[in-house]
Amino acid sequence: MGKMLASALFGFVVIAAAVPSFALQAGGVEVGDLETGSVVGQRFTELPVDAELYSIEIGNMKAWYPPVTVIDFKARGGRPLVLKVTNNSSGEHGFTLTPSLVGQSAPTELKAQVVLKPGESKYIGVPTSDLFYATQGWTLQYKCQLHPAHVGGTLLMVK
Ligand SMILES: [Cu+2]
Repeated sequence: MGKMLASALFGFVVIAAAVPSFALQAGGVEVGDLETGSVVGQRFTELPVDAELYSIEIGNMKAWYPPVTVIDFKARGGRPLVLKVTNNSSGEHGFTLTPSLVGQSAPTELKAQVVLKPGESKYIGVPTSDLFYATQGWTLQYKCQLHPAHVGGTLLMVK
């Protein structure tokens, strides 16, 4: 795989923890840490973060904040999309990013999923080719896969 080769060339190792969930993700989608993670051969440390999302608790309500995230592709060019997701609450929470049109046939299934401990941050890298190929519309949704009542949000791509 070109991605593995690129990783070897840059002299770092894909973390073992990412391997079990790899089959659930589209080819180029990566979840990792800032220091060690990469997407299509580009280290997270060398890429701007497009959006930061936080899992918060207000009283009994759990939510991913902000509820709407807008990414303007006219302004950002073709570099991979990078999201930073942080759990700012006291319990464990999940983050799942998928196209909004679930169930419609697409060439690839774009999916990124991670579980965050309290206070933990992870970086999610999505090649723009995956975004444009796997999403028929221009929205993706993010939610917590651990708690059905945990309010999610929408990522809107402006082209
Ligand atoms: Cu949750």
